[in-house]
Amino acid sequence: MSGAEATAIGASERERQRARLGLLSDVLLETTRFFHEEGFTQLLPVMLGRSTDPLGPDPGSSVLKTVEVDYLGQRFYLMNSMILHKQFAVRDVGKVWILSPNVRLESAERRGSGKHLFEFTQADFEIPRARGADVQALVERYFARLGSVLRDHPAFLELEVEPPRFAPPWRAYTTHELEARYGAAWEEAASHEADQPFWANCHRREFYDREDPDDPGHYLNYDLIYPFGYGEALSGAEREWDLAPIRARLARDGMPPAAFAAYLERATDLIPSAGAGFGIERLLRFLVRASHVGDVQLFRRVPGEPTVM
Ligand code: ASN
Repeated sequence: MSGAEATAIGASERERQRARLGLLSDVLLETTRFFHEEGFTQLLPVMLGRSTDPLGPDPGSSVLKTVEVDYLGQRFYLMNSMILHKQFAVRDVGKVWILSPNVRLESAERRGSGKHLFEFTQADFEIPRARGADVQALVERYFARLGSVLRDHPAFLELEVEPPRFAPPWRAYTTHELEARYGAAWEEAASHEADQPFWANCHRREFYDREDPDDPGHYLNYDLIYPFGYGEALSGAEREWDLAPIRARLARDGMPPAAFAAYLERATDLIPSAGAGFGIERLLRFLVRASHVGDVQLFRRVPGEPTVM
């Protein structure tokens, strides 16, 4: 390839990146408008917490470690997610949302998954005294509106992709149904077959997702899965707010008590709530049909891939 050809390819890729980032900017604006109009208070993110999301137990997780920072005699963790902080925020403030930067040190095997980053941003929200159905309805309103607002965005023309056609309400399955039909790797298989997002409910995972009191062993949580093979979009749950089951679940999961001491000390008067979080980069990847979520980042953070800046 001649130098001139390489430059031409470089220039057009730069234009495509500008188009993606122009779309991102409008997605952020619409997301902010949506939460504002729905009565949420936007909070600024916390990046170092005395406790953070354990991201497990999850047999599928490949996070190598949570980053610890010792500072002036206190131990902090870089945020895996703001879920634990959200529980206090929803108690004190009401409906809250945050554009929250998360660091998750995924193993190098995740490089080719197309959807993993070691640093990303999620739109994370929580609603006092809500049920899962309220959250799912809100999320469907959000996507329907985003789809209609962005329909004529020039980025789609420039990138030569069809604008999304979100047509909720979406189908809901339990993970048990999905596993029976597609096996353990149901997410990818079911996502490939779908042409609309769908809900996958009931996952056995972190202690803060509420176990169904009427059906022990079942969980009041949900993921939204994008169609066409793009996989997980969002995860959320009704929350465990009672300290006794929280303690029991932490012990059952073998979580180190010291890492949750700050949380447990203050978790004595949590309130029922439900919420969710969706990755902004994954949303953008889906909208522009990028093959890798790193393609929508100006500064790529792909596990196992050399990082330039
Ligand atoms: N944001 C998610 C939630 O609200 C938690 C996570 O990112 N792990 O449940």
